[in-house]
Amino acid sequence: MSTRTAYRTCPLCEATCGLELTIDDDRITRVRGDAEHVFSKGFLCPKGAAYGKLLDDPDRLRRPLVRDGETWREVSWPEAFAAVDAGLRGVVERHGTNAVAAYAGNPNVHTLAGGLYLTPLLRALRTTNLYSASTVDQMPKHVSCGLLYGDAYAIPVPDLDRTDLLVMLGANPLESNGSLCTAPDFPGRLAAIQGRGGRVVVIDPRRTKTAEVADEHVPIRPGADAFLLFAIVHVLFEEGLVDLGSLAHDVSGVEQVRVLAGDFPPETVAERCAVPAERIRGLARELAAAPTAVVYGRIGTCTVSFGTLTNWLVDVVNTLTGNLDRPGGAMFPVPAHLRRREAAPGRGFDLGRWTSRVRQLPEVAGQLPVATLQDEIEAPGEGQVRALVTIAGNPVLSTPNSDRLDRVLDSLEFMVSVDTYLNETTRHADVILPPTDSARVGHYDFSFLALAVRNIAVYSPPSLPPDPGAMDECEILARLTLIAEGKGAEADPAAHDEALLSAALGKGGVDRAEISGDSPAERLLDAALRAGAYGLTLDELKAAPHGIDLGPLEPRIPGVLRTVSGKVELCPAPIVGDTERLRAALADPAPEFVLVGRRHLRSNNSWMHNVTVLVKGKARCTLQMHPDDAAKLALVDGSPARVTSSAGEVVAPVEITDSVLPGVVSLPHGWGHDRPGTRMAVAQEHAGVNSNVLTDELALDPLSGNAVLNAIPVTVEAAG
Ligand SMILES: Nc1nc2c(c(=O)[nH]1)N[C@H]1C(S)=C(S)[C@@H](COP(=O)(O)OP(=O)(O)OC[C@H]3O[C@@H](n4cnc5c(=O)[nH]c(N)nc54)[C@H](O)[C@@H]3O)O[C@H]1N2
Ligand SMILES: Nc1nc2c(c(=O)[nH]1)N[C@H]1C(S)=C(S)[C@@H](COP(=O)(O)OP(=O)(O)OC[C@H]3O[C@@H](n4cnc5c(=O)[nH]c(N)nc54)[C@H](O)[C@@H]3O)O[C@H]1N2
Ligand code: SF4
Ligand SMILES: [Mo]
Repeated sequence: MSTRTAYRTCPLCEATCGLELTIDDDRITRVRGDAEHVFSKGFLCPKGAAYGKLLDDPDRLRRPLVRDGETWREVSWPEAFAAVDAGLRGVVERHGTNAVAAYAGNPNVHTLAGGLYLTPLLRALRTTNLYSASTVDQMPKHVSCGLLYGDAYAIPVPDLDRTDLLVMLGANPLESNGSLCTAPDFPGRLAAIQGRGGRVVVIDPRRTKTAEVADEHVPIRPGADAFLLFAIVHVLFEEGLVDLGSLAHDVSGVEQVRVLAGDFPPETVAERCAVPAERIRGLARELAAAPTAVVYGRIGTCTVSFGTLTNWLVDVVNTLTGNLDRPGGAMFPVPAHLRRREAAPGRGFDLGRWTSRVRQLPEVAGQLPVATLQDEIEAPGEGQVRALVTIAGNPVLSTPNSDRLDRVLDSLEFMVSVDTYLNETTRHADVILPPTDSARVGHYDFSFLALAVRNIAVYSPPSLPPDPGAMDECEILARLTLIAEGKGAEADPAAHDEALLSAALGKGGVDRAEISGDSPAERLLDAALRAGAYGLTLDELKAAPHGIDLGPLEPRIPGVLRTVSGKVELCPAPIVGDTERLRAALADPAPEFVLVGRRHLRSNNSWMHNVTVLVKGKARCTLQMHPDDAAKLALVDGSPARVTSSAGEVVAPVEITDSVLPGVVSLPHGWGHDRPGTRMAVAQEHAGVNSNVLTDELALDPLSGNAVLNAIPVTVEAAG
């Protein structure tokens, strides 16, 4: 037996920890945290520890499948691509390119293929029917940053390692390990804030693990964060606490924000938030007085009715307290694959360049809200979606009113899924194209190194040799691109690789003769690194398996801005328009119960429930409920409760806990593995229920098209 050690980045969440893999005869037999990693310094969570088991999952697909009626046939790659070519070509010939829709799921932000080959594929499809997990996730942040900074991808992250006061809303990094804030060992970084005399405040309707380690937990009524933050802004102005610091000449619209905030004094919103007015005033004073402070919001601020307003307000508070773009505040990273930009006039950020066919919903960042995908498939007429391409997504569990999506997928003329499992979504496909194991390909975090709390660079080459019958996801996407371009199933992907490399070299001004790399993806990465901010090379990254530390974050305004005015536009017109809706919502009656989600450290959205070590133990898909509410409904721990919303109903076992506010119930998402026709034996035994049966596809944050997945009005009663 041969034993060796390899180092690679964990691809399972945004923390991007360094893993130390023990490999026996080309199998991963042990996973530890890489103690020498420049960023994660040995940190590891249970999912990372199970990485080898995940790769060994016997249910995981390794060869393409083609549907034969109700059964599946394992086929060769050429046969699979021929079936895709025939299927897509037929739909385009009969109905045009817009009849093909694509949905890109979350793991795309964790793969080289997603970073390098996805956009070209989506372009080649020449369809406006593009959807992704972004509109059930962070789209409000993109829109608010697009409006504020002129670039939807210029997202400031909390400078965790230097801040004196961290105020977190709707984030639970002790379970999620952080999001839109890449910070391996989030727990350690929070402890370090406290260790240096700083404070951590958590605003969440649930007393989460993060709230438990924080200095203070402020329980809030779900969906009320925009009110709370507006009231903080109100106090900053009222009490003369606004101080833009070094950004005084780089920000416009401050006076207009003051006027808007006039309608939201703490005393007006306190009841709505269930937070005392004095506490809101206190938060404003503390944020203004701290040497450095930062507000950070995540899922609980995005997947709500006022998602864009809330995310805008997070950055407004950071700006008004002088904490935008300064150490210890909210800062813009510079990843090694991008250039450090110089100040230049921008074109700003446009919303609604086109609209969806059925509900006339505005386009955002080149895509349509996934909440309307089912309408586009179901409603007949010119432009109806007749074919679907899914890439690393499970929308049948992850998007609102997903039972309806589940039903309409069967009406498609053709569907192809690039996915590692035969699951709730891919069971509707005609062809499934499974990419090879992630440990057999390279890894570089295009997305997360641009959201990291330190500038670092790290590349992981393949840790395991190729599986001869399997295919790299880059090649799968390249071949799909060639098919979409009409070049056929047998076209040579080398031509596509070459076109991408030429474009990258041209844009970066890099000499082709210098480029190195063992695969097309490596050569593309080398081109990006050479043109990037630090002039690094792939070979330098390969020589540093524990990563290269490029230092703490640095101020980037005005260079990072791409607004028309060249300033931070603090009070954009679309935001002003939406504050009207917020004002009106102050008078909304409170529903008896509202539903919120939650995450668990051993889970990852919908797709890691087929690994025994990650699902064993107490059932996790429970309806959490406050003891007072349970008593009123005569529910005891473990008894079934029926939860009903405008969209549907589920029955889930009750878990009585005083960690949720009275009137709030919580159910995690990504469960409901009891559908027939999937191939996930372990997940089926731990099926749980799908919380997205309850979320309503009609409820959206209007500016971003993001689905409302939190603060859902529901009724609850004993079942059976
Ligand atoms: N109610 C509710 N709903 C939610 C959320 C919530 O908080 N509450 N959260 C939302 C969020 S934040 C997100 S990001 C979405 C996620 O929504 P999706 O991206 O649609 O769902 P995932 O569960 O991440 O599914 C990932 C899919 O990719 C496959 N996969 C895994 N690895 C790979 C790979 O390397 N390549 C390929 N091609 N496929 C792979 C898996 O088998 C699975 O089918 O869910 C959203 N839905
Ligand atoms: N273990 C694990 N890690 C993950 C994932 C996973 O599924 N499991 N998913 C990954 C993905 S795709 C993402 S996007 C990130 C998400 O990362 P986080 O945003 O940290 O995710 P959550 O743990 O869902 O935390 C959201 C919190 O918002 C609270 N909340 C709900 N509604 C409201 C509200 O109206 N106001 C406030 N203030 N709070 C509210 C919930 O109670 C919950 O504690 O996690 C990533 N990491
Ligand atoms: S925290 Fe995230 S990146 Fe780190 S080991 Fe766990 S799943 Fe992997
Ligand atoms: Mo997400």
